[in-house]
Amino acid sequence: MTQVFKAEPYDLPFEPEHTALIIIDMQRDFLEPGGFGAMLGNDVSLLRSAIGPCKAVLDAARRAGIFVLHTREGHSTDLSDCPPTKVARGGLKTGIGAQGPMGRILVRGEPGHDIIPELYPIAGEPIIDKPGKGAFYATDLELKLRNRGIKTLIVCGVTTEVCVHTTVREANDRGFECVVVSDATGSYFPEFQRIGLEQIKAQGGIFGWVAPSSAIVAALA
Ligand code: C5J
Repeated sequence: MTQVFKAEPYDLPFEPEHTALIIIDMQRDFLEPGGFGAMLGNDVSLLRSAIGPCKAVLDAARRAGIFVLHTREGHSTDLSDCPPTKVARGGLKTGIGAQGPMGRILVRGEPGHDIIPELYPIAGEPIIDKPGKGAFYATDLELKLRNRGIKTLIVCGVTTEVCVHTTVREANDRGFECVVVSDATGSYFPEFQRIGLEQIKAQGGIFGWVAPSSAIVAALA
């Protein structure tokens, strides 16, 4: 049955059976001290306000039987799937692959690479391990969504202007309709958070829709 997300720039109709929640990169490496985000000089506490709203949407999606997927940005232990340019970027002393307080930075299997405990996946919720910023690049995400007949994506996670934006742009070009959950996304830069959300919904929803977690939870109830 068709339902509606109260969203901007206008309401978005959706069918729960053709809708998925995708939670982008809510990893310790981005949200906790000592990870990749902190090594880049960011104040990780700025992202933590997204955890509560993200959990509210996750709980609502689970109750409604919506397909849930999680993503993690990171690389294999030998970094063979990481462009050397990505390792070199920023000239960091403790960059990708280096030992940090939560293990090797952005390396699969390390504590820092994993999803924060508050939002930990449960059985039946695929985890997409992605080497890039976009969740479609070099992953089987599109296959998994098409096999389930998914048309609409509820998008939460971090960071708004990097992995959330890249994923939404990739999804939009593939014909998926994305609603980005404003308070369940986060950026290390408040102005990027505001502008990143504006960019999604500008020009009649050039990349998609934006709605607060309260509107998503209400629509899924
Ligand atoms: C970044 C991400 N910011 N998940 N990754 O490097 O947005």
